[in-house]
Amino acid sequence: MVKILNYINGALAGPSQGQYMDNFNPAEGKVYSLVPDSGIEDVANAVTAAMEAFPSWSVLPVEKRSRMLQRLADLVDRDLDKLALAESIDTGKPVLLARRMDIPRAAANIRFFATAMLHFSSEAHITDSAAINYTTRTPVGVAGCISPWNLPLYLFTWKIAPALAAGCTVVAKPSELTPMTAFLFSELCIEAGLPQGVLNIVHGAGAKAGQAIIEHPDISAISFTGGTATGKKVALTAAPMFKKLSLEMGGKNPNIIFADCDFEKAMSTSIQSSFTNQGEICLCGSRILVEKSLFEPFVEEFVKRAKALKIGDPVDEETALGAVISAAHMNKILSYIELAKQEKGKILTGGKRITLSGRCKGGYFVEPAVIVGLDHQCRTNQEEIFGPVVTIMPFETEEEAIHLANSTAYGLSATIWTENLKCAHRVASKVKSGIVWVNCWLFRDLRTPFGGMKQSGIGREGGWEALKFFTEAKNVCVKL
Ligand code: TXE
Repeated sequence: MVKILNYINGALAGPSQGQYMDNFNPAEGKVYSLVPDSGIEDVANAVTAAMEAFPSWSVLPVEKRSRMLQRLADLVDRDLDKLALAESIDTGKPVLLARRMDIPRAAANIRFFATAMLHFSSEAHITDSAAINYTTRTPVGVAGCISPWNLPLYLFTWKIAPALAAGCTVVAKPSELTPMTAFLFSELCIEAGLPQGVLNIVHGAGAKAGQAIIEHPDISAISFTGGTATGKKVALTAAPMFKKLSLEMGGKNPNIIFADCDFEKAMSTSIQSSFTNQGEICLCGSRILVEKSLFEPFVEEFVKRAKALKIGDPVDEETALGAVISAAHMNKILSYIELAKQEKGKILTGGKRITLSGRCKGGYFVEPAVIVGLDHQCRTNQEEIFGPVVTIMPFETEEEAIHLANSTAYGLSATIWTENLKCAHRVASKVKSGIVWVNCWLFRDLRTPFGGMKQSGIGREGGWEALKFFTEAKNVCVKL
């Protein structure tokens, strides 16, 4: 039984109280490793290490920080297969998905910010002939980075890379449900020769180790990704302490399909945006809005393709859907299927737990579900399910599509399918989402601002946004 260790001050160590939690393999429904149940003392040790490392790391020439991060990215590339398999075992996702998306993107995150930092400039303002103003952007200090279970190494590196590139030192906590790849990453940090204390990884429960990170007075900035409910708790602790705060939270994203769309592209991509990663991506289009004249043929073809998706052993390269993250999350998803029935929805396919044979017979597998006939204001259409479940609703006019799209408390992403680009630009300007894709989904340029509005988040990640978040701006005005 692998015992995962914390990475504090450049060394791997068990939790100070010696307590561990079970870590499950969702495809088998069995405990396969142990994760530290770290507490305040472990977090305090990590913050002390980060504080001690900050003076030298923050003044290290950017070129040297960049080279260190690029060495880490190269090691992630080198261990692609090992990390992808570990990610698949830890999350239940198909290994092919981890190999094609999660791990390559983790390396890309690190490489992107390692190079972006070389070009991160600030500005100067000349005030007539009276004064020159120059702005400095210096690293905030020790940053707290808290990441979720759905894209573990992908979202972990999406936070720590800009923080480290900007010259911050970091205390990071991955989700206790998916600690493995962060643990393997800490071994790569040791191999790469990352100076001790620059990055510290404390494993543990959100309400214990996570809360200890949020409330530690020497952590100046918090970057969080996870559920909206948890984001509220994080903000309640961090805001009164005047910490910089970045919250990436839930979504209930509209996927708007006009009758003049490229049907095959819209159809094939909508299957992806509905069920990739078992629907456990905050950017999934879980509410599909289809123009009335296209509704019947779309639903018929979509159901056919959803049924054809192979649900199976995540290590099988034919598998399209693996296991969802936990028994609790599986039961949450199944409870929403029951709710949809109570709300007069019609389940056209899926929505049941399926029991596979062989090693996966105890795994947490849910058939992709397609639901029609629901009102847009019902709970099934308002609350984030975060599983392989979509609802499909018709609309008659562009205005109605926009109204339906904006009818939830969330505002993370939206997708629009139309060949009429005037319509696309009009609708894009009116949907209340931080991210809008037109005739594509999850097409990512890491320079773009990433994040949501309303209850989907505060702040933006990506590009200069991330580097500005992890730095403090100061304006110096010199009288001429
Ligand atoms: O998130 P949690 P989980 C959403 C989605 C999903 C929900 C739950 O709605 O259903 O989050 O996923 C730590 N103080 N998204 O369980 O519980 C926790 O240990 C400090 C959307 O991953 O919010 C974990 O490391 N930290 C999201 C992290 O917060 C705390 C992607 C997230 O945990 C804490 C994933 C506390 N009090 C899930 N409580 C997106 N927008 O990408 C928990 N944590």
